[in-house]
Amino acid sequence: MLTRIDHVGIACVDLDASIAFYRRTYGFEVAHEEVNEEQGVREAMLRVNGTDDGGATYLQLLEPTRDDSPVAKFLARHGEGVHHIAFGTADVAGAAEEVGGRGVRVLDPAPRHGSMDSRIVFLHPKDCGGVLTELVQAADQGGGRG
Ligand code: CMX
Ligand code: CO
Repeated sequence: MLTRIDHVGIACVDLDASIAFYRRTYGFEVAHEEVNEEQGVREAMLRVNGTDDGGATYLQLLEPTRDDSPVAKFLARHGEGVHHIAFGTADVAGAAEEVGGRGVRVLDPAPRHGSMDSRIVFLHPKDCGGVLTELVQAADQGGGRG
């Protein structure tokens, strides 16, 4: 059902400064940048490695675009740091239904737009051992991508 780690989401106050840190420290480069107004983020995807299902694994750097957004609230409470983990799947709606059937609250009734035309669904951190968890179907894996 879940085949890989798609990305780790990291909350930051200054996207450009965080991109510069990852470039100079590890040599990671930006594969994609976009603003997602629905999620309230300006974000950069740094590609770390390819995966054996043809997908890839990224770091997702997230800077809030508005004060009432999830990332802004997280930064106010915790400061910068790991915000969520995202698992890749070929069928995000099916995976959400399966996980939801096991008693985990699915926060999105239908998949939303995610980075690079992916389709995404979030699971409540309180039902996932304190880890905000995202399920991702990449654009080239049978649907839009999130
Ligand atoms: N990881 C772990 N726990 C988290 C969390 C996170 N990222 N964000 C909030 N929480 C915890 C808080 O610590 C708090 O716990 P306590 O009650 O024990 O103190 C509880 O959840 C409620 O926190 P809150 O600040 O009041 O936040 P809300 O309930 O308003 O929202 C959540 C929490 C998860 C429902 C909301 O952040 C959400 O819907 N997130 C999904 C969307 C998202 O994060 N988008 C940005 C990323 C976009 C992308 O990846 O593309
Ligand atoms: Co994400």
